[in-house]
Amino acid sequence: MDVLLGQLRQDGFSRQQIASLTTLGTPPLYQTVSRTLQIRESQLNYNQFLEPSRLNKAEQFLRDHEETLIRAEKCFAVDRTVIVAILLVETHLGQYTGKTPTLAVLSTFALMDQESARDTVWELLSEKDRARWGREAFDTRLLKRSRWAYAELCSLLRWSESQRDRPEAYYGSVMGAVGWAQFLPSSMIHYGADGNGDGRIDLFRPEDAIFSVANYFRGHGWPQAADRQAREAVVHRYNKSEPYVYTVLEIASRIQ
Ligand SMILES: [Ca+2]
Repeated sequence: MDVLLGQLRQDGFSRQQIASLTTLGTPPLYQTVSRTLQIRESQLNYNQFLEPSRLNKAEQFLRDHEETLIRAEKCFAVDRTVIVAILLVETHLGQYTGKTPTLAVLSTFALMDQESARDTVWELLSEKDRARWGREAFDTRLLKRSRWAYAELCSLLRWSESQRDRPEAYYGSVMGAVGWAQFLPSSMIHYGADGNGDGRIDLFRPEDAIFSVANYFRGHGWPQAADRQAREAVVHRYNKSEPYVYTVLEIASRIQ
């Protein structure tokens, strides 16, 4: 952890800004990191989102938040149905936003540039997973994740300061995604938007999540996306998974 703190100091963060990391209180989340490298027995079942009960909930949400969604459509030129589809698939409309401490998990991923930290995670993997990965590919993946996580960690520290929040107050997915729309800290900085006009951006508020998704989609070219292929490309930026893209656009076309 000392190496990481030194790097942050070198990159211009003050002692005060990184104090939250020195007093984190949780040991590095090696188990969590190792779980993200396990062989998945089954893929996420996207079909569940097309069941009538889910689509009914999405339609109820459209009605409940009609005023905010209309404003988002006007401000960002992004269809309300696609915004709701994203929130449905990401977190079941805010029901499951994740319980992993974001600061702790991003700093643990950032530590993976150190061989001793990778050794620890390697030992936590099952024999089967170790055989599947091979040490070299495992190291390559974690070194890449470390660079990615360090940048996201910096974004989280900057973001929480801008919002006058404590960085350790954020909880979300095992990959550091937060709130109804599962935004990474870098996306919060670039696309976070205030939908309820209270001067803060809270990704756990539906209004702010709606505006932030709309802002993200505008930023990635949704208003100019004229055909199916172009729209698919925008959704793909949100999550690089073909079933995900198909499901989001399918939900959007079925709800009204
Ligand atoms: Ca707000």
